[in-house]
Amino acid sequence: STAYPFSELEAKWQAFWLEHKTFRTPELAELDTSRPKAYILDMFPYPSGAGLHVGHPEGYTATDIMARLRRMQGHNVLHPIGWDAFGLPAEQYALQTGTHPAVTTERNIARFRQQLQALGFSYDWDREVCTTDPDYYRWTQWIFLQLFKRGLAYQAEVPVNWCPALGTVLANEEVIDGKSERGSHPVVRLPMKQWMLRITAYADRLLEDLEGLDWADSIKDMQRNWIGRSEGALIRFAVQGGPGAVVGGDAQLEVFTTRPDTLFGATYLVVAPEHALLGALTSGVQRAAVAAYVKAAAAKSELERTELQKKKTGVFTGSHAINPATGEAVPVWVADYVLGGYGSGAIMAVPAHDARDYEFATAFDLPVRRVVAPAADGVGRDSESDLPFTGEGVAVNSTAEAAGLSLDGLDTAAAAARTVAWLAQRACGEAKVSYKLRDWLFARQRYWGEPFPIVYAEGSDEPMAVDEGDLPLVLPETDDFRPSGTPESPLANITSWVNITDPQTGQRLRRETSTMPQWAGSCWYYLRYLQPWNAERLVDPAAERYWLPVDLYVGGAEHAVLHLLYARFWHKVLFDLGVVSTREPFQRLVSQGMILGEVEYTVFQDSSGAYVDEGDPDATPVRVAEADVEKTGRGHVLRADPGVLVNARAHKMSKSRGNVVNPDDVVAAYGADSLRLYEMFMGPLRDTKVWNTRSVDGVHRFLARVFRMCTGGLSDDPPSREQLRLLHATIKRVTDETEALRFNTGIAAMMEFVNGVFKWEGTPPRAALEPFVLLLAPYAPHLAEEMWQVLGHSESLAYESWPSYDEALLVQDTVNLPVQVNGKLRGAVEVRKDAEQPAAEEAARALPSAAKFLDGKPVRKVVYVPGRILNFIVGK
Ligand code: ANZ
Repeated sequence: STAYPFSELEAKWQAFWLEHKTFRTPELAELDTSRPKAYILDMFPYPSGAGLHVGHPEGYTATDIMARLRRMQGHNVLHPIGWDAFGLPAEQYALQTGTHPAVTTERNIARFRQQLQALGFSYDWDREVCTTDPDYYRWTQWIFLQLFKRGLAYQAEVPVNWCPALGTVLANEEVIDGKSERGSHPVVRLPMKQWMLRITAYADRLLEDLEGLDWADSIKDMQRNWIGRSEGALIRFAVQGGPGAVVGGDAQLEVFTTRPDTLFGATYLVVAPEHALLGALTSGVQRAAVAAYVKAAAAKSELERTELQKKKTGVFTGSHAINPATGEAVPVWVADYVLGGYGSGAIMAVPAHDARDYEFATAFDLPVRRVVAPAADGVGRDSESDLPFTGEGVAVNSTAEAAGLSLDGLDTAAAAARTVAWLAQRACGEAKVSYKLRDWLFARQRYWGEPFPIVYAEGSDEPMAVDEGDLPLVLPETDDFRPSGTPESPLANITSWVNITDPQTGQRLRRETSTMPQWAGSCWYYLRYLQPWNAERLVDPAAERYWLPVDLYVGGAEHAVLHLLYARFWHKVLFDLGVVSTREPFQRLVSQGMILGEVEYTVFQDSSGAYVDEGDPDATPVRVAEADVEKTGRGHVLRADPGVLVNARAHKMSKSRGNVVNPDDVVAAYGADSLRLYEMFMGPLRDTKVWNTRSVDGVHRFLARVFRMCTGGLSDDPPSREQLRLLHATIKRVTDETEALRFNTGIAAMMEFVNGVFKWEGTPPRAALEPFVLLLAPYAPHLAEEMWQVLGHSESLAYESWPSYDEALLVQDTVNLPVQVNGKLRGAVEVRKDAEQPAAEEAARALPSAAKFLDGKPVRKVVYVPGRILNFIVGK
């Protein structure tokens, strides 16, 4: 039978680990700090009502393997877990059911905790943190106060999504195509004073410090693109108002450009529809057209506005601007491909060298003037055939003698530098760095979040910090967490909480009623794990110096930008405050790939039931079972009707698709070790993978074989040389592959070992299996602990030394020696690498496929190259 008693032994070891606190990390004072440390961190889960999904155990198994490996290698390991529990879903659930978010959250956490423990993760459960716990968010509020006191938190008018029908403000994810997700009511954008965090002040450091991090380049690039640093210049153009424009005589229009070297090619200017000067620039005759244009632009998203290939739209304002180099008056247009929120919200358009400007100029018949030639073409060529030319090259047509500026012949960088210096001299411009990164909108009009420790004096809008000594400012208990009916947070309903009297001064005060976004608590949780019980400070400095940075952080790629950027930002602020000693929180980051649902097989039929192409207008998809499908060279086909092609596709797991795999079911049917092993065996950690329950059965059978291998009787004989070779080769492979996070190939090596053992003659020696059980322990810890006991040990193996291997034993000392007769290959024999000729010859003569050609013939000569070839030269 392939069965092994997984439920029983898994429950036994889970209880053992909890009872003995096997994975408790001692306080710093009790640690032998001469050992290396490993801080191995998971992205903590949001405890949703649905429980764990199979994506959680993917990353959590990977980090658990590393934590267990490092313990066995003698590291001090910190491997904690907690809950990111503020946020929208709990609040939405509360609105639907009337259950308080605190109740839902507690229930969900209890379920998650139980599920994680049932998977055997080696967390230190004494260090659990929860973002909704006042002892935790006290420090979230404390960090906010430090930001506020340093001018890094400020208030600004920012639009919120106000839904009059629902009487609430909605989060962006609750708004779909301008309608509320619930009920599909119209949503309007309403300006409201809101909290912002000045992350832009840290843009350069967030960019520079990426260099030293051991993160995938793709994720670093996503962060770089998000920050979007561009070096260029601001250039000021004098404005010449058209008839009826009310722009002042000394008015200037400032543009941001990354290509100041193309100044001579600027044949028109464009301002964004949001530009502050647009109204003043607009001439009388153009006023109606411009107003209509601005209104239409407001309805489009940024993406729609800036996409290439989109038909360019715009309207002439009626005014002109003077190019400071040429003195030429160029028209000023308004167009929505220029964004109000970037650079200065206005551009100099250089159609010869910018693709969007080129499209625009072509559409509106504006002049195109080449001012850069490809360097290889030499100077002075002026063909229009290859425009727009957006690369770097050599400046042409760029001399204004009167102005004392000539760029001709200079390469792009030199021309840009010359232009900026010339502009600066005349106070017409200067070098400027722009960022795509915007300050962080840090307020939500919601109940279930951290309250801001901010009050206002009666009749004043001036925010004042709550005393640090009065933290935590506890979220008020209420059953009335419904929307307030105004664009304010539901907290505004709780007037006894909002309106207070300062006990010292008797002053009447009003509390801030918005709450912090869900990102807040996850910005710094990795610090709280170091001492979650510390009531005096956010983190103990000595503990921080020892444990940080995090050595391995694993989580979903969906957090590659925002969470990681926000956490890095707060960490740098804490660094500046002297709260942490490290510039970066997460030294090594790995993003796990998504797990898709089982492959779905579909054929297409028309109304008469005949099989048709997917593209047929009459095609209806019909699901077919995997068993009815066959894979061929042409793709998947129906087994019963191989002429019919079957569409095979995996989809993201979703409730609506009905393809969600529940880890609880897998654990019940196959055990936690099987689930862990399967998720690691599916493929490389970073790759997207497709779920397949039949393959879970495969790894389950492997574990059952391990169980039988260890329980089927062992000998105390020393292992043979060949047995040792297999063992040591396995130790080396599993060690190397695990270190490199190539868990799938580490598992393959263990499978090969077990296959090898089952081919051994006689009872396997105990000394060859013991190290193997240790190798298996990080991957399938329950079974490994049990087998360790079967092998005669009475202690947990969690802190046993990781097996080492002997290089000398790895060398394979036999070879497959090719045997020829008269130069023709007749087979091969296994001999020692350094076998003497007589021994090799004897083995070769015994080879039946060679012997029949030697039979009865005189051997004239034997050519033998040890390890390479043995050739019999025979006569007729
Ligand atoms: C003249 C020019 C000539 C430009 C040329 C490019 C090529 P990044 O790299 O994204 O920073 N730009 C500036 N502000 C803009 C805004 N608010 N909305 C849309 N486009 C804007 O790109 C900066 C370039 O994008 C700037 O350099 C400007 O066009 C445009 F051969 O100025 B350039």
